[in-house]
Amino acid sequence: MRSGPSRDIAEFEIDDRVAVGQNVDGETTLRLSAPGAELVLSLNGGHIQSCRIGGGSDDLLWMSTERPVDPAKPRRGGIPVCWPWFGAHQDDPALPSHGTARTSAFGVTDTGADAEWTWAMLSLLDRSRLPAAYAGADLQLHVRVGPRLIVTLQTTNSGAQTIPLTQALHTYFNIADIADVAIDGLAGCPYADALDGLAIRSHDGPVNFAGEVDRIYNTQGREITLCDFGLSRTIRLASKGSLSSVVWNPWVAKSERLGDMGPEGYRRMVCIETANAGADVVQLRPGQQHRLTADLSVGPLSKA
Ligand code: TA6
Repeated sequence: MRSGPSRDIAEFEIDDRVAVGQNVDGETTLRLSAPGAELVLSLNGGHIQSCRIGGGSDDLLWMSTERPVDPAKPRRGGIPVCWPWFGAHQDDPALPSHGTARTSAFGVTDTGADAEWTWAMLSLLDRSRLPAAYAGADLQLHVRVGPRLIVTLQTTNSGAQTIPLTQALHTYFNIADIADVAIDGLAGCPYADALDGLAIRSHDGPVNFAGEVDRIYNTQGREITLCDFGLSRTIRLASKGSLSSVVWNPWVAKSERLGDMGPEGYRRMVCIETANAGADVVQLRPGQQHRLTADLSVGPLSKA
């Protein structure tokens, strides 16, 4: 276990369990390894960029092969941290979409490993672009990898004003083909349709894809299952501290507008985001703490 302030990130390395490296974009990374599992995260944005669990050979996460068109955005994919607001800022559209954390420097505060798990704790270092309303907001990112992947965003309000917090772990799941997946657990759950002025709708049965989908479901902590028939696996997504889940695939036209999805990239990814988004605003009072947790596991396709 390594903890406490450290000048040199190498002090957080642990044998074959925690290693410092660099990614293709020249960012400093931490590689966490555990029996049957491995994860890579970038200190730029606390951005988890790759993860394998359950002894599987297929990455849990999709990452674009292209650099972002807008250098102010992270390379698309993995688990971007959307904080301290989700989507466009409600008062100032000039502020970065999905907040400032995903393009801000994080520092390592602790690492550790036991027989099954390896973990790292990071804190947001660069708070320079946060608007005044968020002056008291501190952010820690806890990542645990082993039999499952457990990611937690912990927000502490150390200021004197209530902070209106929306947030997401904007997870891009790696899939074989968007036309050959089903998302279970959302039947009957009301959602705001971002493609139709946030009209409130619901549906029966699983979510399948035949075009762009961009929905904020009022899930209230329901478990969600992604069935990937092409990769013959089921990904279970449990959550804590999350009132909403966002399901998104850009399909063809939006992918072309985004410009950083790579050829047919939209076919290989689907976002299921553990969030407090849309109307689900957390009013964090002075001294309060909020934790948003995504708990991911992988298994064989459940028999239909
Ligand atoms: O989470 C879905 C969403 O809000 C979509 O509307 C789309 O904008 C996506 O996030 C990606 O946003 P980004 O700013 O990363 O390009």
